[in-house]
Amino acid sequence: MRLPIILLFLLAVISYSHGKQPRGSLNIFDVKPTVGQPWPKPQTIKTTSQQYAVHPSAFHFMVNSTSQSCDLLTSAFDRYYRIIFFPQTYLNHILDPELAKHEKQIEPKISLADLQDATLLKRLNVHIAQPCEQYPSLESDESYSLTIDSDSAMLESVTIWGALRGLETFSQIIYADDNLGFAVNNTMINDFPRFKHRGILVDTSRHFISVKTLKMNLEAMAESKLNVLHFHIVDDQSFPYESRTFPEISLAGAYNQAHVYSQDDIAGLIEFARQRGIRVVVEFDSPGHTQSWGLAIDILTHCYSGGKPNDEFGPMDPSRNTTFDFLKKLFSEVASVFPDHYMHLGGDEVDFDCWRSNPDVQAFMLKMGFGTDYSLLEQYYMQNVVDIVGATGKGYTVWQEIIDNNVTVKADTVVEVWKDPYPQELARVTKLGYRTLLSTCWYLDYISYGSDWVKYYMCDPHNFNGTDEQKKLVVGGEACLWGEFVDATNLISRMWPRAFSIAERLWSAADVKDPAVAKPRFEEHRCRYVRRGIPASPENGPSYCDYEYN
Ligand code: CP6
Repeated sequence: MRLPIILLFLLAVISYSHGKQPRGSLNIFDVKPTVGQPWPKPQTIKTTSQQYAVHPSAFHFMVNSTSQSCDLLTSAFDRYYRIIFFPQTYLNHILDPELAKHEKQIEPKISLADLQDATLLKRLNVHIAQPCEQYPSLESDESYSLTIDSDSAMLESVTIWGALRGLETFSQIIYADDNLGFAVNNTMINDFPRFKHRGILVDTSRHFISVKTLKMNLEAMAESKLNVLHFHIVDDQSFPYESRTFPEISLAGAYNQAHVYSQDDIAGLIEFARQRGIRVVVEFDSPGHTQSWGLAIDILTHCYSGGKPNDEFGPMDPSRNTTFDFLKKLFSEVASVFPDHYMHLGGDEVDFDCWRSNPDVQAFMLKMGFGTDYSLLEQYYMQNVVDIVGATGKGYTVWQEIIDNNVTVKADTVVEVWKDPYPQELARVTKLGYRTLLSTCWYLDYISYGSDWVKYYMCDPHNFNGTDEQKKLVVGGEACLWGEFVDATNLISRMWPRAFSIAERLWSAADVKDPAVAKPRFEEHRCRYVRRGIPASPENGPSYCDYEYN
């Protein structure tokens, strides 16, 4: 007779310890933390209350015997084993292997012997249908399914990239449990991204960002399933790219020689990104934003006042063939250094004043029949650049100005929209048949008092009037963290957790859009980053994590 009452009591205790309330009865926290819920939210996820214990000495990743394997998969197994069982030392291990040699292994709180009565999850079998590709691409299939319903779980995907996404999800649904140590619930997930291009722009020209910080940021991207690093490597202020063909540019154009990415640094970054299924799309922005390029090589327009050169320089000089000879050599090098099919060619914010002032440019305008319409000169320049890069076999991304100024570009060009009003621009660009990316509403360098993530979360790249065909041309978007006020001291904490919003908007279903519903999961994900050694900042006011950053 008493049994049901005791059972009820037990149930209440279990469910209480599960949905742990924040300390105290004061209602100052309006978020209840969740446990084991992934970010971004999978397309479909079904769970039951059945729990499995997961223990570091009784769990293995396995490649299914009929499946393909490769170095990408086995190294991901090593990483995710650490992320799941030793999150607090994981990042050090990755970023600073020397330091990691002296690291103390944290003893699991619960020993295997304590788990005698528990149901253990003993392995995750991974089955990948296709042979591993070397590099991810815009066309990669990142879908996967994850089934946890016996002591042997199953992760299935078409490609290695889908398997990497599935491993991340698997690591997130495992949670710390007072009785079981680590636990996971019976779960069925079917998942795939809503958009194929989910990017982050990092600007390394306004401030140099160390390779270590860039790697930490790539790791943070992988943990939210973001898959493109838009590497805005050079700009007016500095040229930190060590060119094999033109080493003199970074010798003159970098802030100093410690603030340069060597060819080895770049190769290391590309490999680190590849391991995580992240593409590196490099941007060499021109004809504007190129002041630092011109310090060593005479390619910029000489500006005139009062009939003489005034020692100032403008955009690239399209009136001289030497400009394009230079670009041919530089871009053919860059095309071989960065394996991604796409290169970002910039083309934004070209100031015509210096062009207007220069007599040689004026003469060239006459010769070409451009009259006084300098946007025709801009078109001429970009057309040449696009042909030069097209000849290397690469595709290209450009800022929206190129299309606004009627430059004809290859059909597979991706146009990045960064200006308001973005719905009109998305409609315009897709009506012309171009693929497009949205970044207007995701300028993370703007900071306000309070939570910025909510407005980022509300922005949707399908928020424009257009046909289904037009909507299909939207390949994704990018969070832009321009570098004027960002260096290695604050890049990570400004990017994270604010970029979570973009990650979920671009991965999850369109109807996953209520910030109030997302908030507890957002908080859990923020604490997950902190636990894994990434200093993501507190975005939602007063709160705490079970493990704080140190
Ligand atoms: N640098 C480059 C920038 C910006 C752009 N291109 C920029 C412009 C306006 C704002 C933020 C950034 N700093 N090369 C425009 C794409 Cl608000």
